[in-house]
Amino acid sequence: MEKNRKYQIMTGAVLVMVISLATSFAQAQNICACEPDLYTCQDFSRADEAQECFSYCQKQTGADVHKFDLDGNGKACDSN
Ligand SMILES: [Ca+2]
Repeated sequence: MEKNRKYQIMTGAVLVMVISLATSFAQAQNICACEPDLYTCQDFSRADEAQECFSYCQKQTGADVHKFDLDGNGKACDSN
């Protein structure tokens, strides 16, 4: 009985680890959608979120799909 309980706790802990790993992997892989003009700077509450999305979509599509960096200095939402 005691052994069985320990096994259940271990299994539960491993399961939680796997789920949280999978979740963080999914988030890292999909920072934001890169369909053109889906967002404006106002859609992001933090400046670094817009920057992350800008860098991510730049990498995915090779373009500033959301027009976050109109002045082309590499910084998203700094002047527009
Ligand atoms: Ca800029």
